[in-house]
Amino acid sequence: DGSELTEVTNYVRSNQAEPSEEMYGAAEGRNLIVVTLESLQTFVLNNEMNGETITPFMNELTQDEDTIYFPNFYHQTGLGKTSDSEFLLETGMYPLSGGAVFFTHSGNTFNSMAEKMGNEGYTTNVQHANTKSFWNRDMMYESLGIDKFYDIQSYTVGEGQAVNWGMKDIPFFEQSVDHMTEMQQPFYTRLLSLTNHHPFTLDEEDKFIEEFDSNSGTLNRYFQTVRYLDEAVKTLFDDLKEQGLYENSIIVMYGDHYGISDNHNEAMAQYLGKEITPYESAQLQKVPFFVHIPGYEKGYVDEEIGGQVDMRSTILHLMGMETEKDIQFGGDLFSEEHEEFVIFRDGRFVTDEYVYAANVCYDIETGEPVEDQSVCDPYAERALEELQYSESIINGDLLRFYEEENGQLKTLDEQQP
Ligand code: GP9
Ligand code: MN
Repeated sequence: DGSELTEVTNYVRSNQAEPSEEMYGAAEGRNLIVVTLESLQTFVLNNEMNGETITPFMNELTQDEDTIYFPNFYHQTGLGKTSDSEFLLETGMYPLSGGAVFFTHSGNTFNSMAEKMGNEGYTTNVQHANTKSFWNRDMMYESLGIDKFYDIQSYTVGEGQAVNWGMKDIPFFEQSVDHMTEMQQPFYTRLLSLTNHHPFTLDEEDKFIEEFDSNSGTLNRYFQTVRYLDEAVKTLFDDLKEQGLYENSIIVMYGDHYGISDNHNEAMAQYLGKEITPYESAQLQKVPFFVHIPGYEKGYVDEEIGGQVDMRSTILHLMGMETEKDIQFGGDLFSEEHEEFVIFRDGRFVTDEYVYAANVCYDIETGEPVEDQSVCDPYAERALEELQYSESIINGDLLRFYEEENGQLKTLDEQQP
C-alpha cells in the first residue's frame, strides 16, 4: 500500500537540493543528446600510456570553454552493467543488488526522464546498434516511456564496419546523427556506444596507439579501444556540426561502468605505479561525466563528488524542468546544496572525507585507514537505508501509487486498478 511510499517520500524530500540559479534552464528548449561511453573509466583521461595520449579529444573537452567536466564522478551500477546505468539516468533510483532491474521489473511504473521530457513536448528515443531485446531493452523502454528505439535494424553495417560486439562506434555515431536529422525537434536522444567493450578487440586500421605491455591482454588492449572511442566522440561532434544540429543541442556524456575489473589489479598496479588497495579500487570506479553546452563559454572543471544517480536531476534542471515533486535519489550536481555522498551498489561509499571499502574507512586524501573507524558508521547506515528505500520502490512497484503532478500519493480510490 501507500504507507511505505510515504516514508520514502519523506526521506527524499528531506534530502532534496534546490537547483542552482545560474544553471537552471541553461539548455532550455534545446535538443538533448546523451552519450553513454562504454566501459570508460576516468583514469585514462589526461593520462598517458607509454608516452602516448589515450584520449586527446576528451582531454581537450575537459578544458573546453563550453564544457563542465566532472573528474570525481562515480558509476553506481551492479550486475545490469550498461542497463543499470540507463536505469540510474532515467529514474534517479539505484539498480538492484540481485540482478538487472531491466529484466526483473520491466513492467513497473516509472517516472522516467524520457517520460517527463515527452510531457514537455520532446520526442524521445534511444539509439544502439544491437538487437533490441538485449538487456530486455525493448520491454523496458516501453515502461520508461521512450517513444522509439533505433536498434540494429535501423543501421546499415557496411563492409569492415563491424568488430567485437557489433557495429563500430564511428559509423554508428554517423548514422545516428543521420537519424537525428529526421527527428521532430526538440528531441531527447540517447546513444549507446559499444566498441570499447570487453574483450576490447579492434581491426588493425582502428588501432591508433600501441598496446600496453602488462601480463593482462585485457588491460593492454583497453587503451587502444579507449583511444578509438575518443576518436569516435570527435567524429560525433563533427557530424553534429556538419548536420547543423550542434548549436541548438546540449551534449551530455558519461562512462557507464568500469572496463577493467579487479582481476587485472596486478597489471593495473604496473600501469598506475602503485598497489591497488580497496581504497584505490574504489577510486578506479570513477567514470567521466561531461556537460557540453555549445556557446556556454563559462566551462570549468567541477571537482564536486557525485554519481550516476545525480544525472537525472542535474540534466532536467539544465533543461529547465523541475524535479521537486519527483521521487528520485541523488541531486543536482550544480546545486550548492548537493551532498557529496556517493553510494555504490555494493555498499561501498565515498564522501568528501572518506572512502569506505572492504569494511575499512579510508581517508580520501591519504588513502590510509582513518584512526577512528567509527566516523564512517553514520554514512554506512544511511547508505544501507537509501539503497533499501530505492529497492522498496522497485520491488513494490510503488510509483503506481504516486501522482507526479501534485507530488502526492494517489487516493485509495485511485489506487484501485
Ligand atoms: C550491449 C551493451 C553492452 O547492448 O549495452 O553491455 P554491457 O555488457 O556493457 O552491459
Ligand atoms: Mn556497458
